[in-house]
Amino acid sequence: MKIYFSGSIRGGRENVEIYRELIEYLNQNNEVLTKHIGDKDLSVDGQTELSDAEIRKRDIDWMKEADLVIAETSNPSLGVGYELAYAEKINKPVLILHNKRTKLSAMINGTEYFKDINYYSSIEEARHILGEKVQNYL
Ligand code: 6K6
Repeated sequence: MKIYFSGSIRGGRENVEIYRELIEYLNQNNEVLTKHIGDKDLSVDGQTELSDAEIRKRDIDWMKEADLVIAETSNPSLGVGYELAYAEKINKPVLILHNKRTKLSAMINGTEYFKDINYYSSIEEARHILGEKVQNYL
């Protein structure tokens, strides 16, 4: 399965190690199109060859190509919120992972389209949730 993994970049990189581990796990049996989300060295200060418009276009094209969007929402991010709304707009299946320590935005939790919202408290639990659920989207 092709997976579009969504996680905070300019919203803050505190959870990058979680993104990295989840992407590595998912990539064992799937193709994660957005592996850079788990890259600790990804520069967030705008030092890229691509313009923001090119980044957006590339990401939207990847999302259209993906079978499933998986969003890690624990760290608030405008980009992740935008991607979730875009996934809803194009009817792309969405699985959300959210750490129990923080409360999920009402705009996401209150959207009927986002039925598969999963709360976790450890990386092992998050991996277990993915192991159980991702295959249901095949
Ligand atoms: C590095 C430095 C500046 O820009 C970069 C590369 N940026 C991005 N590359 C790829 N995807 C991006 C980039 N910035 C945002 N995104 C998309 O939005 C990702 O798919 C993330 O899921 C989401 C993160 O949004 P912000 O608002 O936290 O940046």
